[in-house]
Order: sequence, then C-alpha cells, then structure tokens
Amino acid sequence: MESSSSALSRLSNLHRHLHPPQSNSKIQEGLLKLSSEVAEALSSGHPVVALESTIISHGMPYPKNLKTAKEVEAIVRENGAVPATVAILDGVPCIGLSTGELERLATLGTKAQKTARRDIAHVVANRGNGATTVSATMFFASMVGIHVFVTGGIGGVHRHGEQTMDISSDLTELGRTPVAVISAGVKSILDIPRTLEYLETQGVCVAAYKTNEFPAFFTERSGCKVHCRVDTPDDCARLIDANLKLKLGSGILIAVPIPKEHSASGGLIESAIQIALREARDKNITGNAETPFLLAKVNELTGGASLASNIALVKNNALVGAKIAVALAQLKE
Ligand code: PSU
Ligand code: MN
Repeated sequence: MESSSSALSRLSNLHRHLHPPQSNSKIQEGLLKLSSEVAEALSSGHPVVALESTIISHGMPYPKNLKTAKEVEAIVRENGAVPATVAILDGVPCIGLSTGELERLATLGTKAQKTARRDIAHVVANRGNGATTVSATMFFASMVGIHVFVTGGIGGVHRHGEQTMDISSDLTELGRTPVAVISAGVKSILDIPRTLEYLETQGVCVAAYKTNEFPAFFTERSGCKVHCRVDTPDDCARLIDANLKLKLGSGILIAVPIPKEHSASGGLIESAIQIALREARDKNITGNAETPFLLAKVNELTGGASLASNIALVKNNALVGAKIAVALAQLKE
C-alpha cells in the first residue's frame, strides 16, 4: 500500500502542476524582489535573460567586473531582451539589479558570499549579501519563470573528483531545474569528460552551438563530442520549448564556443592552468575556494589575457542568449 507520505508528496506535486508558482504571489509574500522592468517583462511575455553575480564578485577584479556587468546587460538589451541579474542583497533575493545595486555588488567583491543552492537559506536568514552562482541563479530564475540564463562558464566535476567528490552543484541543479544555461562550456581546470558523463546521469540535454564538439571555455574545442547540435537561436528556442512543454523538469546546457578571434591565446592559457592547478594542490586549496583561486592565478600568469578572453566570451554568450530568449518569446506568441 502507498505510504501516506508518498501520497502526500504526489498530491503536492499535483498541486504544483496545477498551480505553478506565480512571480506576483512571491513578491507579495516578500520572498524576493523583482525590479519593475523585469516584473513588467515577465507579465507581458517579453523576453528576459537571467545573469549570475558570482562572475561579478568572485570571477573578475574591480572595476573590470562592473564595466563588464554593465556591458553584458547592454548587449542583452540591444538584442531585444531584458537583463535580470540575480543577487541576494541584505538578505533579499533580487531579480534585476539597478545600476547602484550592480555597483554595490562589484565593490563588495569577495566580501559578498559566493552563494550556491546550499547557501541560499543561510544568506537570507543572516540578511547577508550573496553573489549567486549558476545553481542559485537557476533556482531563482526558474522560480519567477525565466527560461534563459547567460553566464561565462559553469562549474563541473573537478579533476580527481572521483576521490574528492568535488562536483559543482551547478550540475545537479541542471538536473532538477528547467532553465537553459548559455555558457562557453567548462574550463579545463575541470575534468571535462567526467563533467559530461555526470550531466548525462543527471538527464541534462547538452547542446553545442554551431559545432559537434563541447567547447573548453578559453578554447573552442575539448575533444569531447556532444549528441545535440544547434545552429540557430530558433533551434535553441524549439529545444527549450520542447523541454518545457514535456515538463521534463531538467535544464539544458547550451555551449557556445569562444569567438575565434579570442581563442588565439588558448595555448598560453592552457599552460597557465597547469601551473595554477599544481599550486592549488600544493597550497591545499579546495572546496568552493578552488575555482576563484584558479581563475585569479591563471589571470596573473597570463598577464590579463585570460580575463580579456573571459570578458569576450561572456559578451558573446549574452548576444546569443538574448537572441534565444527573443526566439523563445516569439514561439510562445
Ligand atoms: N566558472 C567560470 N567562472 C566563474 C564560475 C565558474 O569560468 O565565475 C563561477 C560560477 O558562478 C559557477 C561557480 O556557478 O563558479 C561554480 O563554483 P563551484 O565550482 O564552487 O561549484
Ligand atoms: Mn565544489
């Protein structure tokens, strides 16, 4: 016989199915704050693109982080969508930041807490300032009905992850949250083949944009093939639409290779990555401190070349992501 708890959980799933969470009710409950621009766009079916904030606080130094964040938002707008940068400010999850709020986050830098899914409740309860990673940003985007999210790179399975079990919660979030994440793949500081294996286990559709190969962030190629290729924003929109209509419940990873003109320094960056990895191991830097450490070290070793590439690929992803959001909104009309 079915236990009462599983019957209850079936009932609550059914309830969620029949009454999907509405952004407005969340605002009334004071759970989170949507900027008026984002709230209006969502209620009128206008395309919206979510953006994460760890890339601002922990991924890039001030003031380039602020300049990049503003430029990325401008690219999204120029291409017909509304940007919704996500962060937790004074304990309030914010979807869509004002210029002042962006500035605050950029100057807080690593004083803002790197906030993955596991950290959300803690940062809110302590009225803290949290910069959301891919997992936390997906969670909030999905909560308010944003289907497209642009970032630079996502977390993955770390090298030797089979021993350390250091697997980014970005991957499990992709398995459980129906948001399409546009990224330039994952960095080779991670174990790319195992990252793809793990995504397969999680039931995540991994699509590569205009290529059959998964990109490796600073370089266009990783040597790993993907099973789904998309060539246009319309292809991506149909994929996202099918995923939503079928209520698969999982996310989609759309991997866009770094533009050719910026991948030239890829070889140099690769060797810096090797040095940074050794240093992290020698200094015993692990856990959620590892990614920021490696990013800063690689930037130092390449004399800023990796940061320039990083900025270029994020902007390219913003361009592609905005076009995908526009194509998706048109499909729904
Ligand atoms: N990869 C990058 N740049 C980043 C990150 C990853 O190339 O800024 C950030 C993202 O916010 C991502 C997070 O969600 O790091 C993953 O951290 P971890 O490996 O601790 O899960
Ligand atoms: Mn980790």
